[in-house]
Amino acid sequence: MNNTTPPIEIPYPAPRSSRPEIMAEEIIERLTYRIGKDAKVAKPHDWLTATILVVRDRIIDRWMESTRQAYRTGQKRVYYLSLEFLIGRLMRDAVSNLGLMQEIRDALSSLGVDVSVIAGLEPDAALGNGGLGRLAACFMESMATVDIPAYGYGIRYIHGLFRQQMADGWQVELPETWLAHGNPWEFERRESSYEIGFGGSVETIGGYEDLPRYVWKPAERVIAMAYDTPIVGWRGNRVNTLRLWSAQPIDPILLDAFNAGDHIGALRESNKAESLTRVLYPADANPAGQELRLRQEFFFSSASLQDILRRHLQQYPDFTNLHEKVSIQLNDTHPAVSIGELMRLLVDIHGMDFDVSWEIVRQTFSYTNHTLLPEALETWPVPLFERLLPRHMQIVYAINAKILLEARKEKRFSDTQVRAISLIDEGGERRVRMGNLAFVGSHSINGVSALHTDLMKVTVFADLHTLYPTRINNKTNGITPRRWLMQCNPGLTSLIRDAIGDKFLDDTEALVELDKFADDASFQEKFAAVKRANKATLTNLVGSRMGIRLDPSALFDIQIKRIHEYKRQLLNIIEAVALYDQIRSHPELDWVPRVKLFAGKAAPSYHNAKLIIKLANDVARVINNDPSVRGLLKVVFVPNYNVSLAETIVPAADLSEQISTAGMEASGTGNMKFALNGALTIGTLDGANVEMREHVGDDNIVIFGLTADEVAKVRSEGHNPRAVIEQSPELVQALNAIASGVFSPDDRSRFQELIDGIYNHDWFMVAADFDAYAAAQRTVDQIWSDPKSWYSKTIRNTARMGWFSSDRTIRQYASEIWRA
Ligand code: T68
Repeated sequence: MNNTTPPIEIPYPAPRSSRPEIMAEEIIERLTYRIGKDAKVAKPHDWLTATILVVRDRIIDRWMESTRQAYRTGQKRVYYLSLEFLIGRLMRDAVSNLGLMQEIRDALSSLGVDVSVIAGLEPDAALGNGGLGRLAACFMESMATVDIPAYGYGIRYIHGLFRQQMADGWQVELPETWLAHGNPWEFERRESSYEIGFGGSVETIGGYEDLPRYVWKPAERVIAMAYDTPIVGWRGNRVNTLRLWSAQPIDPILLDAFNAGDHIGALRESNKAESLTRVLYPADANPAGQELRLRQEFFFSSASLQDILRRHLQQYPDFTNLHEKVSIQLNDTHPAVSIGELMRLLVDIHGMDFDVSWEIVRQTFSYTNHTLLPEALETWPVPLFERLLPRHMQIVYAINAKILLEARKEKRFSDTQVRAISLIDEGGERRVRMGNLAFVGSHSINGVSALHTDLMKVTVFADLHTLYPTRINNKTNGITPRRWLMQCNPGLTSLIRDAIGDKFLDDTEALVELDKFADDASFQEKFAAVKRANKATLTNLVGSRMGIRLDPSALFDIQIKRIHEYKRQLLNIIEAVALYDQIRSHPELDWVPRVKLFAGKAAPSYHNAKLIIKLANDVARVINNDPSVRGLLKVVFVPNYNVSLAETIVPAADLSEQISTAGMEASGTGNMKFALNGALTIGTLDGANVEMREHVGDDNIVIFGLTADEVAKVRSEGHNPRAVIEQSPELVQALNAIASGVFSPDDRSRFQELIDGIYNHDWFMVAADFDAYAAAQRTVDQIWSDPKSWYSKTIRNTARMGWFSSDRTIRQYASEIWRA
């Protein structure tokens, strides 16, 4: 360029108007010129797309400004690597965070369109299984809110978590097709594409005078292409990017094969590439274990790291300051292969020294653990890992040699301890331990609740914790109060604003001001009215979807989450059966009318979880159709649980079931959503329930059952469930009824194995905790029977749950882990 000509100043576009009449014009403009539809014939979906396009324009200026600001200030960037983002719908979230709710409503209504109708058409982005994926989504929103320059990296699955249908009470899985109508939120970024290799061999170059260099020659290659979705923080202050990778073939069609008449074979590459990002693995605890899963993990890890390094080199000359400018948070071990990949990129591609690189890598990565269940810890067979990622296998061995030497020499570790910290499990078939890799490659390893973190130190990571005693730390989970209070519960939000003003909208802990209204009769009445309206909404949904009539004045007792034996839906169902028997045997008593509502998906290969769903449905059919119950007890299993359904159910709950076997639920986040929305919790001292009790106060939560220590003790000393059961006539009766086919007359032995499990080992302490649980439920009945006491407690729950905002969690990550 001739340096005498001044650079052309291209002006930024003027910010878009937020006046309803302007937005209405723009909606018509998008409908016409982008979608190609006349307003007269436009379908509701067309209106939705046009509206999203108009909202999106209001995001883009802020999005670009956020990106520019990160460059300008040279701030550290945070990268959240997660194989799952369980986002749900985006429109209400974006509009509400931009503060445009009323304006959009008015704009649409001037066009004869009801915003709530079209908002309900938006598909859920269900790119996750459960808590781990939803946490990633809450974190994305909070990172934008607290103004951290952050990117989420994940996979753009064509099919998210399966759609659950019921066939005669059994779960049936159907493909989910969230992209069927296109996705107006995303931007395809063809220029952000990277090659990802698999398989092949490693060549060694040199090595006589110089150190040898290693060159990986992959046998297969695919392209990772980026799709960006803007994530708007509260009040639109900052907009961050969720970058999801999609796999593309290098050669979309093999023309030689095609011309030779092999029309199917010609698409082989293309199909193979696209199968990589076609579907989310639906297992939420036991690792999937298949080759495709490892390919997904490496694919998105490598693409993300190449992208991170490219961005770094746009600003800095080399990678010596990488750890000062970049923090990478690993959401569980699913992206742990990133540690090997960053080593490969620094050492093999950028020619850096191995030991120098290792220090930078360790200072860059941090790892969040979400489970203690030993069977849930990810490991890969060495032969598979080696075949797919030969260079990474070498790197893992090199890291392992370093670590084991350190342990033996400096810490005088015993052979048993060395075996425990090794990156390779040598017992039986040799396997790569991703948890250990994530641990040694990170400067911070965090648990997700205080109890979980304490247990991590003495269980799965006991020996690694001895070796590196400063690395494990706690970051108790949180939830975004925007989606989980302001958006899902506008009635409660406006009641709170009237009572204490708007401060809590920006600082959730200001909710504590509500405490002084807990015993105020008129406030209690309004609080109850909001709850009642939310219950009416849920009642309508259950009525229209399932044809079941609920009574909104009954106590709504709710357990919604993945179906898992450790989460103990079975305990809840058995208690329902016991209660059913009690109601029939004692019709003279004053029973509290209850609705027991369940929802949740089971991993398709999880036999017992699927049986538990069938049991809930079988029990529901019998109880709901028994006139002698007189409507005092209803049981419902609502199909196809997802984020949007949760947004309707959570505000309508009176009682929140958080009843996992103590020591087994890492944190839970549903527990927080319910309490924030004014439900009473019945729960064990597990996960974040422990800290919730500290915050809401002992009187405002119903705790029962064995503690984590007691569970460990009972298990190690030998549990005799049969003896325990025989002490409890109610339990005997309920178990017999289920086992003998009272609820399954078409197949009387259907639930035999489920019940046998309780008699024979009772690993999840269902029998051990039954009496305590049933007693706790009667305590709940008593509190419910005194509305003053009930609302005094539930208002205090809302008032004192502010600490569980994911803004607080993210601030702790930022100051204690990322130093961002
Ligand atoms: C959950 N874990 C924890 N895992 O169970 C829950 N796993 O206690 C915690 O609150 C939440 O994480 C957030 O920290 C999961 O949800 C998975 O979904 C999962 C998915 C694939 C493989 C293994």
